Amino acid sequence: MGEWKKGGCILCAQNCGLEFEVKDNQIVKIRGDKDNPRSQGYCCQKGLKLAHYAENGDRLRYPLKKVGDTHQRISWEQAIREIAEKLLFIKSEYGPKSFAYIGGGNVGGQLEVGMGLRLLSLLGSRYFYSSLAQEFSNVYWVDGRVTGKQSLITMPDVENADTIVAWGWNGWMSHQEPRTRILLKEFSQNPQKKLIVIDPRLSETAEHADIHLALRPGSDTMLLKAMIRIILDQGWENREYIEKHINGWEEIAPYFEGFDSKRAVEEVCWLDYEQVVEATRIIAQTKSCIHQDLGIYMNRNSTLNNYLLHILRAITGRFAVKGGQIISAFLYPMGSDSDERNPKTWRTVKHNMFPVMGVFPPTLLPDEILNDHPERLRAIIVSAHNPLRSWPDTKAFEEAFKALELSVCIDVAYTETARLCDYVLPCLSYLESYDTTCFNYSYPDVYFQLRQPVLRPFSPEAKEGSAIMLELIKALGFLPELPSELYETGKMGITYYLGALNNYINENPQYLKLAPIILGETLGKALGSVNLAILVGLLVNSSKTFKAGAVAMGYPNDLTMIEKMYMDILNNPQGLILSKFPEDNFEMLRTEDKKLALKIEELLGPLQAATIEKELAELKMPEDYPLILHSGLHHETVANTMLRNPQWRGDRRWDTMLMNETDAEKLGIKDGDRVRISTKASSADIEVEISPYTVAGSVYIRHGGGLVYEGQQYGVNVNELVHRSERDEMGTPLHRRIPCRVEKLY
Ligand SMILES: Nc1nc2c(c(=O)[nH]1)N[C@H]1C(S)=C(S)[C@@H](COP(=O)(O)OP(=O)(O)OC[C@H]3O[C@@H](n4cnc5c(=O)[nH]c(N)nc54)[C@H](O)[C@@H]3O)O[C@H]1N2
Ligand SMILES: Nc1nc2c(c(=O)[nH]1)N[C@H]1C(S)=C(S)[C@@H](COP(=O)(O)OP(=O)(O)OC[C@H]3O[C@@H](n4cnc5c(=O)[nH]c(N)nc54)[C@H](O)[C@@H]3O)O[C@H]1N2
Ligand code: SF4
Ligand SMILES: [Mo]
Repeated sequence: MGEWKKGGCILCAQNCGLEFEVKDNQIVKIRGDKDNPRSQGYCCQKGLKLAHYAENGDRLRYPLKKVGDTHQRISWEQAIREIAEKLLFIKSEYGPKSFAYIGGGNVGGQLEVGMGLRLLSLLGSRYFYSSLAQEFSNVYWVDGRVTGKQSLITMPDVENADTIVAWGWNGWMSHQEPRTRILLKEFSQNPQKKLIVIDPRLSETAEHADIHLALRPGSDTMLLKAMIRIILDQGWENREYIEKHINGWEEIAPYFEGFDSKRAVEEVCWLDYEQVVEATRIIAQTKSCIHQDLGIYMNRNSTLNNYLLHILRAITGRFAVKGGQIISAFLYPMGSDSDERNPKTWRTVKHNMFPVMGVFPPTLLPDEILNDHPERLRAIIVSAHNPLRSWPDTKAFEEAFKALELSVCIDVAYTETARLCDYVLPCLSYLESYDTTCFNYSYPDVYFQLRQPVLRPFSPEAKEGSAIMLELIKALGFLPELPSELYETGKMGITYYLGALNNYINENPQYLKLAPIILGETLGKALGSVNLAILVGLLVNSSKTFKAGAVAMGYPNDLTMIEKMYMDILNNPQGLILSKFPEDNFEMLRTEDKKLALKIEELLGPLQAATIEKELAELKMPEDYPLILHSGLHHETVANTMLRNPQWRGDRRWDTMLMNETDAEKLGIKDGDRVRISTKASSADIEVEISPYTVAGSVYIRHGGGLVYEGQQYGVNVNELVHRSERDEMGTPLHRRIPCRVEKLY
């Protein structure tokens, strides 16, 4: 028998609480943790496979440096010194715009980002890239306009809803809500509750639906406009709510005048009008919430569709109310508000692109490196990301990484990205370190789990990602010599330490900006973890609302609150509630009058232009690429690129392309045949799986394939098939609509 330890899953943003049985520093068993207040014992089969993450043939053991075509082992001292020297050289030769930091995309842990962003800003750069900006930019941008701040995350309150609309979301496979399968089953079985699925194909979620609107792929704008028109025609809008909580509706309403909802539904969306009216009625007249996901985010018209979704919610009174779309409470915001209307907001050198939530879009990165502008990107530190498999246009990324003057990869594994980098630095895995994520959205309670190490380090040389960043900051000479008192007081307790840090900053106000780094260095040493020191920093910097809620829950209303909360966090490894935000969710709004700002000037043009004629023309597929490639199903045999050993999937089929029987028949293809799929970017040979979970006209390749494990590639890397130009105005890749052609191989 081993020892049972509490921790959590790091394979999707649900971060379910898990218990690990550990023997001789190896995971022998995993089960859902019933004590976790959020997941309550729930976990899926992926979480049970985490031993493959902890230990596998690709784990990194020590720092590596590229010499010629191979990587050679070097010491930490050499790695940090050489990287720092190169960074300083590049900065002096080409200026701060040469640097980018890629971090914080992985759904396992984010404490490192605190230090990564400091390093970037000390170098003088703001070029922060992350996977966040290849799925959420459109929605965060719209959220920012409607709520007054991009960093206010809005999300469906499924727990308190009577109707869930799964719009381009396949929760049965991807989760994305706490205890998703239990939730979906309950909605499909309880006659008082309704599950409406809006998805072109029969998804595994649609199998449980009360109503499945299998719309024509990409026709969501027309369906949304039609639903809003139907609501207005039927008088189903919530006038009292509109009057009280919305600004700008009178100016938007005319944009829906005269819209032929019946024609749009039938001719464009290929749906039954009566069924759409019934679904619309349920959305308008029950406690409904809408969970939209990648089917909307990574698809055409994403910004406009996210806007229309908010209009739909707002006029039916389902925004900022229980069981509707709510603005999440938080200990720390997920990102910074980056309003591109402010001329000080940085843009990229080549594409003149702005960030959303402080993050620049990955699709542009190759072009921002491969150009001859004197201030082009020349040095990149990438952590907790695998752009060579996760981001579109692998060939362009290969070329771009090779063109860099300095590339550093911080990872637990020898990934496809690591293979290309000048330096590869091994970090502790999320099962060997303290970490947390900011995805556990809730309201009004602030739920929080600090995952504690359940395993000893795989390699004695591995370090926390944040500690590596700190080493670099020190080697670059950004940290002054610090008094021994700051190192000593940390050992005497957090309150004592914070007093000493306060005194030090008061006496040396020039170092105020360095406070988080000083904290990481000195308290980090005392606590034996930079991540723990960053957590203390987050508690200190939490908002007034957060602190007031904590006081209402019984925490002391002074500096000792931090130590008390910190100890509670450590003593509750299963997760806990830290604070309670005000019941009234409208209080979260950052618009001046605390109303929803529904009129988005920049989107009025696109809203007007989205006509039936225009959509009919644009939805036609080109003759040379008549099919739609859904590049990247988040299927149960995928865990982004986190599980590298292909054995984790057992004998399930995963490396196939799903195809509809009708298309297969037309092309003379049988299940198991090999085909060539070609796109604008490239072509690949793959085995066909005829599947009921498809719609004619679309083919589907799972996300996360093509990993090179122990030197051998397994499966097709779908990102080779996506050209970086297949993106929208926010730089979001159109992974749900890549034009393609399929030919049988003989
Ligand atoms: N098992 C597993 N779960 C995961 C992950 C994983 O790798 N594996 N990754 C996690 C991550 S990072 C994310 S972001 C989530 C993603 O979670 P999801 O967004 O649920 O994942 P997808 O598989 O992209 O599902 C999108 C759905 O949109 C539908 N769709 C396609 N085109 C259209 C369209 O034109 N209109 C509409 N309305 N729908 C359309 C598709 O048919 C599909 O069912 O999954 C998370 N969970
Ligand atoms: N074509 C296509 N591409 C897609 C998608 C799609 O649908 N279609 N989905 C996209 C989506 S939604 C997402 S979110 C991205 C996800 O893609 P990424 O952002 O790349 O994230 P992951 O694949 O989860 O993990 C990235 C890296 O983190 C490393 N890692 C694991 N543990 C640690 C750790 O403790 N510290 C550090 N520093 N690194 C660690 C892993 O080894 C891995 O190399 O993929 C995207 N890519
Ligand atoms: S993969 Fe997601 S749903 Fe499954 S156990 Fe992990 S966190 Fe939970
Ligand atoms: Mo994602």
